[in-house]
Amino acid sequence: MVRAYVALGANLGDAAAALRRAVQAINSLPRTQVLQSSSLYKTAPLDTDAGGAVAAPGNDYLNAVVEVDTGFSAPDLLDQLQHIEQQAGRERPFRNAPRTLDLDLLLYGSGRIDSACLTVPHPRMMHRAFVLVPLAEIAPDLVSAAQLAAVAQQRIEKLGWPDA
Ligand code: PH2
Ligand code: MG
Ligand code: MG
Repeated sequence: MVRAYVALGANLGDAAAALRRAVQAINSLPRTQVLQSSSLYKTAPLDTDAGGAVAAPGNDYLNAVVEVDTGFSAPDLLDQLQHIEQQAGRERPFRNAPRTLDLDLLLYGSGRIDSACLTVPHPRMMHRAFVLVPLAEIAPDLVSAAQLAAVAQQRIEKLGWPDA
């Protein structure tokens, strides 16, 4: 089994319900358990593609991070995550389009992967408060104070998970 971290995000439709269902779907995958889930966070939509972070159009996101133990290889886990995105009605009309559900594989053990369809650690995670803050909540040893300080100007608000 490998310890992996998955970022969840949504800013279309009932985002809290989509994230809750996604956590349940990940936990229901074969040979996979969700060990920890961060709080839910409301975050400013950002474009971090160019390395920094600039405001992006669209509604605020809800974001969270989960820690899992999985028997899947990293590419197979990615396939499973993409299947869960599709089940949630994910469409990709353009890059960074608003989405019903986005599941990004952040870390896969201590693995480094650089293939055509998967890069781990996630190449943009260190620029994103919406990833680093929830990750630090459940895995404080994986995020340094300096990394958090570097994204401290990005708007992020901790929320509880709403009642189901
Ligand atoms: N995801 C993106 C681009 N911008 N902004 C926020 N706040 N949260 C996200 O999950 C997010 C984003 C690309 O996947
Ligand atoms: Mg993403
Ligand atoms: Mg994605």
